[in-house]
Amino acid sequence: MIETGIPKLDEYLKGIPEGKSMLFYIEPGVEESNIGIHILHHNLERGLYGIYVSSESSPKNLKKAFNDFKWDIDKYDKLIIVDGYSSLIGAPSEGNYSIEEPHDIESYEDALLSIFEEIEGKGVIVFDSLSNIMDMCGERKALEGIERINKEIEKAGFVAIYNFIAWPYKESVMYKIKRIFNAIIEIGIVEEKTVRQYMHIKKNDWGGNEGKRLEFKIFKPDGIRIYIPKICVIGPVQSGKTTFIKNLAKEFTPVERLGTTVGVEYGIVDYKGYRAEIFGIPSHERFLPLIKKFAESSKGVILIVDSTKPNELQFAKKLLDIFGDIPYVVVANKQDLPNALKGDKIKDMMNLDKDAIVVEAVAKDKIGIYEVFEALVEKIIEGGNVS
Ligand SMILES: Nc1nc2c(ncn2[C@@H]2O[C@H](COP(=O)(O)OP(=O)(O)OP(=O)(O)O)[C@@H](O)[C@H]2O)c(=O)[nH]1
Ligand SMILES: [Mg+2]
Repeated sequence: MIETGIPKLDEYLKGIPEGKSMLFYIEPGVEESNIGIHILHHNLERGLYGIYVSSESSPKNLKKAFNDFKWDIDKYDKLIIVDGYSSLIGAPSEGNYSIEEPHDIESYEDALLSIFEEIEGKGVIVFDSLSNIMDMCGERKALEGIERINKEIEKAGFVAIYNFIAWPYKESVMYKIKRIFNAIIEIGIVEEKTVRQYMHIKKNDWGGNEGKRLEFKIFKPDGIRIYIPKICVIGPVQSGKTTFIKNLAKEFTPVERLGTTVGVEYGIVDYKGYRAEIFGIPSHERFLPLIKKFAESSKGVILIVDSTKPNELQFAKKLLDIFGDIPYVVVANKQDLPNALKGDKIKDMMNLDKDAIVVEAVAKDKIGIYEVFEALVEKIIEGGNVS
């Protein structure tokens, strides 16, 4: 099984079985969306072969892209670069293999066949730009060749990944493209204040889950992350909001005076392929207007309560209600203290929905906090997939 290395996407796809081809169908104008190189790198790291067919730009750019993510390109002896670019501009080849006739799709086939003859093992082949190959070889000829190439790749037990910029091609060309790949993932831009991209599984003939959608961002040097622009952390005074955020986040900006938070604090959480920006909002009565403002643009909310203070639960519920219908998780914090109420009890007392998630936690010891994050992210993603 080949993995994309994006955990949630792998879960949806159920991995990529050997022999399959997958197309990233990229909306024109989406920058830096060469997801192929992330898949290439992930599988090289796993000790598999990674063949990179460069036709859009010089193989030097692959090195540069690796550098951007602090990956050492010279480290992988199973990386094979097929240079379909240099001969176009009359430059000496930089790859392990070169395409002599970039205007002839058979030249690509020949190169791949000779690679398959020489190596033994499994891996992934990434084409940096199918659209470019189509422009050079002619759309019809190119696609016929790609069908043959996919068959060879299938025989060799590799997985083929194509980046494709979806320029306005003729409908018959688009039709063919939709037919000849086993899976198609559309990449586009989310039109909101926080710029990010989405991937949308349009076709998957082995694992289903068509229609699933994930929002992501590419960070340098960290890589691809399923991305959630805004999660709020609220809760009565001294319930443990700051402690929770500080212990969960990889970066944190405190705004404290004498042990209490006096402004909006901010943290970045990076966990299991997810990244979220977290905003801790002080929750005294006088901050309610501020909470209302944040509530409008939040993707999810974490409500922290001190489990030893039942008399604060009504106020906590009131805070939560400001957020309306968005995904939330309640943290029953300070479970280490005597008399801490259990999660179920808190759920009852707050009169929460049956399917509400209440996680028992000890924020100061990092107990339960990742569970809270994962549960909320899961709700946000699945919620976004219903609409
Ligand atoms: N026993 C126990 N104490 C905790 C836990 N989490 C936080 N605390 C303590 O509770 C107090 C308040 O924690 P904070 O994280 O500052 O709470 P806060 O909600 O940010 O407080 P404000 O910003 O003033 O509203 C601190 O003394 C923490 O050390 C926990 O899980 N168990
Ligand atoms: Mg605080």
